[in-house]
Amino acid sequence: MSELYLVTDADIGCRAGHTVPYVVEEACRAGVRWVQVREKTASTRAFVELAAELKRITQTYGARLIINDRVDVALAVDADGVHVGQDDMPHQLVRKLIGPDKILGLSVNNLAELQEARGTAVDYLGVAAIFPTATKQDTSSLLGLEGLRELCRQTQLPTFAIGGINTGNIQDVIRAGATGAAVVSAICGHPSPYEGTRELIQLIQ
Ligand code: TZP
Ligand code: MG
Repeated sequence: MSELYLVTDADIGCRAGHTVPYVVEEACRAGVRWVQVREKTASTRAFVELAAELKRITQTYGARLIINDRVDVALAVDADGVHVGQDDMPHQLVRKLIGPDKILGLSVNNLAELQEARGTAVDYLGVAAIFPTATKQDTSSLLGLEGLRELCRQTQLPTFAIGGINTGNIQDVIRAGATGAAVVSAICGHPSPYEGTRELIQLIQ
């Protein structure tokens, strides 16, 4: 069964009049079991407080809580893992800091970055960006379904496709070989995060 992965964005949630904890709880209630908290503008204090609150929520539903970029925040709240990109702390150092038992996710944007991740202690790959998205400004060239298919063919690691995924294309990314799909706006920007999540899960079950 394919998996749905929620990545949070406070701005998009706020646009829909929702807080991040509300969106996360609704998505968990609807069946999401992967939640990544991604805070680009919050103070460290606010990030830790939010992460602690999300830890309580995700634990209640048996979902994993992954922290974007910040190893210190992940350790402080005993999150399930950390997700880093190519410009963040090198994943080998992240593994050293978080120990062998936490989950480590790495974003890859092309085959060269995939090669570099081979034989390392990364647990899953975020594969980005598949389609155009307004959520992240600095996405490098788009992979499209063909690029995603090629990348998935060349790795044994679980792959979560991200970037512009919605109800109209989520089945295509699974058919292209991704283990799961990660979304921001399809859930955070949905008038009902619960309904938005249900629709996406039903499409990939
Ligand atoms: N990384 C690559 S694309 C992206 C991230 C965090 C944003 C995806 O957002 P959306 O709204 O699901 O297109
Ligand atoms: Mg990052």
